[in-house]
Amino acid sequence: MANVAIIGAQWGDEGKGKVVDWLASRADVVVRFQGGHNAGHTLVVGDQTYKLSLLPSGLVRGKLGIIGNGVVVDPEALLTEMARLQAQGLVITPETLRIAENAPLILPLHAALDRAREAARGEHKIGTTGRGIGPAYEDKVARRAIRLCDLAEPQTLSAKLDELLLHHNTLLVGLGAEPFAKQALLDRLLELAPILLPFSEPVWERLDEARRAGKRILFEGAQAVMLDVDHGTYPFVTSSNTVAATAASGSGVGPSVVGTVLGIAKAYTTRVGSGPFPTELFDETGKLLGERGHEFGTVTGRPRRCGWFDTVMVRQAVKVGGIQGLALTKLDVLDGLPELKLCVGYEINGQTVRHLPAAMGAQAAAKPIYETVEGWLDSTRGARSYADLPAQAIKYVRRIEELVECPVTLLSTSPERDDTILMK
Ligand code: 2SA
Ligand code: MG
Repeated sequence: MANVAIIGAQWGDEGKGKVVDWLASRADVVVRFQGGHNAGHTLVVGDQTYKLSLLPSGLVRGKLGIIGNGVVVDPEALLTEMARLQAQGLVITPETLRIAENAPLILPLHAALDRAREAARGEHKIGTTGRGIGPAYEDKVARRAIRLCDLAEPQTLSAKLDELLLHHNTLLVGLGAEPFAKQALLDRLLELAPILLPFSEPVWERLDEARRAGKRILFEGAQAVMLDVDHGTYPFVTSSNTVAATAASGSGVGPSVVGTVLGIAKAYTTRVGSGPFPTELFDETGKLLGERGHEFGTVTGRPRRCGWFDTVMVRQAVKVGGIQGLALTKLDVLDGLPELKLCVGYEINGQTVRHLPAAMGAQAAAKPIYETVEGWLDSTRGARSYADLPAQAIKYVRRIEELVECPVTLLSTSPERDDTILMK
């Protein structure tokens, strides 16, 4: 296997954790390159379920895990997650986990601002995870972020905190929230410094070494293309670029190192948070998909909105995300439905379009145009070969391939790693 990047092709929660885990067994290094602890990747290994938010999934398989510079790192969340996974028996040390020295940090003031803003937006809220992701990325782009490496320089840290607090306390107070005191933040960061700095390094050097040594690198994306800050359903998006191109800039390698790009898509669609969702179902079928698919957010526990597979959206995700092969997950959730629908276009203000336009009003007005496909009554759950699939299930997958203009290379038929069918 050459290097592989894995990204979500819908609005997240496509089952990336399982596919990353499946591929991690064939990789040497697993790298997170964007997002933060807003991600929620669930891995089922035997009778153990691991829930990862910030840590690269490869750690579960004993691979070297790298958190790249494109990730926003909440030190408290990191330590809590490490402790939780260590209690489950994983070994996480500076030998198994490396964090980019130039990764920006998420501080408590970021989460406070995230939540205060969402509260102020009221019914127009984005539906963020409330983890401070957006405000942390804003600070990075505004050149005032505290980065991991700053913990080694108390003077720099102190001066940067002054600048940060000047900005944030003004905003927080304006929104009716409590301002933060500098000393407590500084003390805590200096306390965390000796714990975190042993993990810190220029990870680009290590990735370059790995590349030259012929090691296989797996780039683990979080969220999904339709949540990309440029290409997604803006402003109902996350604050990072989630496309495969970010695997390079978010970890410090060139684009050619990224390798093959695999997109993950659910056999239907889900979304958490607000924003347009043309194929959303409000009926019994929507409810059924949610119940059967256990559609609740890993991080926040929020119920996910459910709907039919949208080939227009996934085709767009394939193109802008750079996806060369798709892994289709949770096919078994559709078992027993007599008829399935695939969205093949939108009707927007009387016009038929075959892409999701960028404007908010047009996105909200998009009505799905469906093609009806025959369902299957047999179970596909746990199928491990193509021959185990009902003919209608194969037809459904083939039709998706045609419409999204991308081959389906993997099919996942249960959360178990081995319940995976390699299609090509
Ligand atoms: P944020 O917190 O600023 O990134 O939120 C902005 C939007 O991005 C969405 N978002 C997600 N959508 C699906 N899954 C995500 N991760 C968790 C998971 C979600 C959870 O994998 O289960 O547990 O609720 C994720 N992270 C961000 C978010 O819903 C907003 O629409
Ligand atoms: Mg998730």
